[in-house]
Amino acid sequence: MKTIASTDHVLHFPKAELSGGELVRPYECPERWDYIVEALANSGFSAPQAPTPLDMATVEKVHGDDYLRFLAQAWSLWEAEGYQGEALPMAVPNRRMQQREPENINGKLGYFAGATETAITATTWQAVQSSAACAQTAARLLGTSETSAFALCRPPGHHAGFDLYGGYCFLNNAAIAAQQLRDAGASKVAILDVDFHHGNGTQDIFYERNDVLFVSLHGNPGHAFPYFLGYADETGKNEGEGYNINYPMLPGTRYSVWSDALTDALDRIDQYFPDALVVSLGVDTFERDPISFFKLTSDDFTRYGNAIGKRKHPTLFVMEGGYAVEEIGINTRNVLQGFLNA
Ligand code: SP5
Ligand code: ZN
Repeated sequence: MKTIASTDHVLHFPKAELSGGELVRPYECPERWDYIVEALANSGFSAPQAPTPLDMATVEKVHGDDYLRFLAQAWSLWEAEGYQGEALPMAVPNRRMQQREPENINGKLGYFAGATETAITATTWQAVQSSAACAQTAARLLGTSETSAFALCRPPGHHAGFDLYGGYCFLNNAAIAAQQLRDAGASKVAILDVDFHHGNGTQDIFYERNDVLFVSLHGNPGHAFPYFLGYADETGKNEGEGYNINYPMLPGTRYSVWSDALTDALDRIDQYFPDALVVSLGVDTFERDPISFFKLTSDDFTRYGNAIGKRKHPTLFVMEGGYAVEEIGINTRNVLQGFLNA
């Protein structure tokens, strides 16, 4: 299995994340990438390959023009105000407020923010584009020579909606991969999101489409970030009705329960007969993850990789979350190895 990764990921490393009322070192940090690369190398995976430059035509099919313009300009507008810190959103358009993009950069940050923990720095946009390029390049491989691939994306993408950033995400890498597969001839693509958090951005992007099935296993939004999406009664809209499936689960969920949801999710995906499967691979379901509440062990990651592999779909893994940094490499490798050994 080939890995596509970009060293540009180091360009996104804010000093601070707002967490528990404090500015802390971000959970989503560059060493995450290093641990994954190291674990794959130690297990005989081939060295990561760099992506080809991002084709924005694909990105424009899953994100809004105004939003893309904002991401490209955010830092220069922030800098022009003379601010010394990193760009964080403050005021967001709430109930009964205008949904209209303001002129001021603080207004723009809030307008496009889905969460307020995520900072933008001078070089964030370059890292974000290179991360999306990894997903797109890996999707191109899947459409041609390969039956599986791994896009080691950083920053992650599944919280990024049509015109929303947050949850450490800016461009939706999995959505870009799915769109790339569609454009290369796949008539139906399924996305399986196994990150601990609900993939609200991916759900948002494909909610009214039936050419991309979205299936997510995650912490119940009544208890877990992103809090405002991810309930089981969100099943899609218009043409997309029936093509969105959520499995919210409660604090303390172990593999015995989680794996039943996975089996059901994989059955639903099989019944859709997709031409390709994109897995939003977050390993923050791990028992010692610092910000999550599922209880999967390192061996459980091998087990579920194997379960996914047995379904024999052309499969693209796209890296999302996982914050138990020292174990992120082993857990990610276990999923991929379990998959390959199916
Ligand atoms: C891609 C991904 O996994 N994004 C997750 C974003 C979660 N952001 C909010 C996390 C809040 C963390 N605060 C928990 C403090 C625990 N001590
Ligand atoms: Zn997550």
